[in-house]
Amino acid sequence: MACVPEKPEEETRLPPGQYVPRGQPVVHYGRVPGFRRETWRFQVFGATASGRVHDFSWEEFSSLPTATVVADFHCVTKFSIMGNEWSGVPTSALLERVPPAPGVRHVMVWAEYGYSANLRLSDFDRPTTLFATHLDENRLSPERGYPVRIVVPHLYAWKSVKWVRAVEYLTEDRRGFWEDRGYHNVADPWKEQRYSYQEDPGDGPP
Ligand SMILES: Nc1nc2c(c(=O)[nH]1)N[C@H]1C(S)=C(S)[C@@H](COP(=O)(O)O)O[C@H]1N2
Ligand SMILES: [Mo]
Repeated sequence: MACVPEKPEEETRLPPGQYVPRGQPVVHYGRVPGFRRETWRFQVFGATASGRVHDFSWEEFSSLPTATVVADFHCVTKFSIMGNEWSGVPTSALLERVPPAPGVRHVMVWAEYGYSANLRLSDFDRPTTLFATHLDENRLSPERGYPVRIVVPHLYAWKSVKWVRAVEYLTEDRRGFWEDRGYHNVADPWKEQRYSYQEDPGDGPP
């Protein structure tokens, strides 16, 4: 029987146009923020079910349930970092603790210094989306998002906001930092949704 060689696993795991670089690049816009445990807050605001803002201290946030996800990470500049083991608070735990109002379909994830990325609730709510505090069993380094970043491994990595400080529940979609600067509102790397000119009707806010 003929043996058909399979593609190396890494190749089949790579979305179109991506490559695996040497090392693990660090990418962000602006400076790496500091972290002060006493004053740090994580806010959930916007269209919460209760109508109130929910404010977590670091202790409160750290006591939420945790989970681990192994996933690849795809930057729109075309490098991919394969097989990262992220652990932290799954978004399901946050949604359970601070339920959104019934009309919520989108969220905005906010970082230090005003960086932001919008997500459809269906992408935020994926079992593989989490607020990571650890990478490969070590606490996140400052430049990778310490103390907490969101990881949305099935979308381009600009959606994986580092140094998260707030989540805003939205009843209408709004573009985040890069989405407002020419990048695709949805950002699925398997469909190569890189730029906003590729958007179909319904992919973005009207
Ligand atoms: N707060 C913040 N988060 C951010 C960014 C940023 O500029 N600021 N850059 C994004 C981009 S474009 C990428 S590719 C990833 C890079 O994550 P890494 O530095 O851990 O590789 O972080 C994302 N998260
Ligand atoms: Mo990126």
